[in-house]
Amino acid sequence: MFLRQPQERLPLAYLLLLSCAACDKPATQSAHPATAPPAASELADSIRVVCWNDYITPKIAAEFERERGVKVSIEFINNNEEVIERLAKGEVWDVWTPSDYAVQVAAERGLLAPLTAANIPNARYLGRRFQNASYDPELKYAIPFKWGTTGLGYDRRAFSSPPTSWSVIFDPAKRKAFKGKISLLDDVRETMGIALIYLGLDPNTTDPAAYAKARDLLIATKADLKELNSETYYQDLAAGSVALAHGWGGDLAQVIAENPHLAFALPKEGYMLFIDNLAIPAASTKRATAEAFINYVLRPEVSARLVEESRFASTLPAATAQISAEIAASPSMMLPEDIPFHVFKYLGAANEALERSWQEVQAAR
Ligand code: SPD
Repeated sequence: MFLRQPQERLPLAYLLLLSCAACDKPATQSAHPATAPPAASELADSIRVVCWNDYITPKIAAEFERERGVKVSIEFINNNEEVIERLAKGEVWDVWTPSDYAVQVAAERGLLAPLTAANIPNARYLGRRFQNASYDPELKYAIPFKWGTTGLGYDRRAFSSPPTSWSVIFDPAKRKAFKGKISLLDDVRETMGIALIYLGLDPNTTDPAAYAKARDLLIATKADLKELNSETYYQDLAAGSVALAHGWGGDLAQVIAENPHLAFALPKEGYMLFIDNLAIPAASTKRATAEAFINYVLRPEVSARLVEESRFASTLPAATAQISAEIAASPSMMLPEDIPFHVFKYLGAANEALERSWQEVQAAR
């Protein structure tokens, strides 16, 4: 199972195994059997969902409301750590979309509710490779929902050839041409992660000396950036105020589809592959309703529509089979055969040191 490996080189065909209905049939034995979801009388009137931008659209929420009589309010927060901190302080949401490592962080802190498999029968549609992710091997707390890659969006007009290395950001001579027009994600794991990868270090290292090196590199780079931004960076790229954006494939694919002068690249040193999940915070008092909603967005036809709108890939082969050829060809759905990828892991006690180094980057001028 690829999620257990820290770093791998896999052929493009492997991506097709991740996403193709014909070659990645759901397992016949699933922890989530096909039983009836809760009856309407057992459902709450409303739920609060916190998710990554565009992961759940208002239209899908409204359709669920019409079908099950449950009002869904959605808040977009593009940061795992912010949601974890707010949950720890007592904020109550009913559904959240934590990334891979964040599932384990939140579960270790007692912030996630165990899922009732019988209420989420559509989890049986999960591709095999998403059924025993290392951060939650038994789908106890989270159901994989979307996956994608983190790379570079760029404006072709500013480049004589596509960027192939993180050096375009971290080598002062190379970034000079884009000074003031570079955006990096405002995200501790992602941005410390690319600095570590560029330095030839493991993005999942627990060594504080490695964090210090990544911090120093990012601080030295910061003066030439336009922004640390996880919210609007892809719109900034489309608008032209950014020429080079470190970002998530689906976000970038949305603007690339509308702007032929934009493109996406995965640097040769390696990139992150993420899996974002559906989970229920422990403080939710509406768990059966949250599970009914999770079950709804795991319907292959609903999941396919969400892929069409967000361009983040589905974990359900039966959904991938329904998306248009144009969307399936989005750069956000591709894993190049010759570039290594990493998946973020839980860092345990080392996470505090990583956070401290990152805060120094954020505070630097
Ligand atoms: N629009 C935001 C999409 C977020 C994609 N996943 C984030 C992964 C963080 N490691």
